Amino acid sequence: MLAASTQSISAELRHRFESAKRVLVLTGAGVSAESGVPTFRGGGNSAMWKGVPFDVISSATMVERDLQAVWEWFDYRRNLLAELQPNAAHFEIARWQNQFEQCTVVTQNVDGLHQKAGARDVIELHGSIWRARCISCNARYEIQLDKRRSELCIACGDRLRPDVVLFGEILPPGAFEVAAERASECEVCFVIGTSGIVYPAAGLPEIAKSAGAYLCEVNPELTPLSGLCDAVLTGKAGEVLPLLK
Ligand code: BV8
Repeated sequence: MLAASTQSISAELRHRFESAKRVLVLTGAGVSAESGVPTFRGGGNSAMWKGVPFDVISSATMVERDLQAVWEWFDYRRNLLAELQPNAAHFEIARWQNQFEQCTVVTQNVDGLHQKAGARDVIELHGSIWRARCISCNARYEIQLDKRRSELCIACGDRLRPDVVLFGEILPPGAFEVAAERASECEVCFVIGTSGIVYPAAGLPEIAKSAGAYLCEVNPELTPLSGLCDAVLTGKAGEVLPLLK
């Protein structure tokens, strides 16, 4: 596959991009890859943690079995993020929110880099690595790198866990519903940097498509969602998104 270039931006895509009023952007780990954040399935060292596959360590059963190990895994990833900055893709997507009448950013990522790039009202389908929540009363606590992470809930005294949606867990109440509604209203849906296999997130482009939206995927590789898309831009998000300017 040839890398996307200005030439591969079809007249149709450019027209759709320039005339859209409502846009939905679904991102996955690939949008943060050029910031240095390892992806889950495209290699990188986050696919395993101390010999445990990430979809095991990032699972609801692991919280019950070994909460300390789950904290170690997320503390490690959070510390990795400390030095990392948003890349051109995050900044372009944030800029789109000033370009379109409505541009909804929905992410599967927990890294907070969209917000760091200036994106507003980001829908974090899988929660945030920068928050902890009480396993009993659901009280939430911000986690800052320069402060020791609290272990126990101030409100009820029970243990805290990462405020992240793990495999086998339901998404934050309302997050998917709002995202699905915006997907059913958008004219253009961008699918950026996701392998498109984790549900229900990967169902959003399908909702947009069935509601008549024009779909554009941005990914160096083809995914199970590529066939659904009207345009597939093969390349790195940080290099491709600025070509749409
Ligand atoms: C749930 C935790 C109710 C946070 C994660 C149908 C409906 C509902 C659920 C299911 C279903 N079928 C199966 C399920 C269960 C499961 C699921 O989807 N399993 C899959 C694996 C089959 N879903 C759930 O458990 C969800 N819960 O629905 O609750 C329920 C429960 C059980 C059963 C039924 C219903 C919860 C899902 C959330 C799980 N938590 N992580 C964290 O640790 O970060 S998921 C994990 O995968 C991450 O959050 C990640 O965001 C997500 C998706 O991965 P991607 O973001 O796509 O990243 P990946 O590495 O895979 O791909 C990167 C892509 O980028 C690649 O394509 C690569 O080519 C590309 N790329 C690389 N570089 C670049 C690039 N692209 C652009 N530019 C670049 N430079």
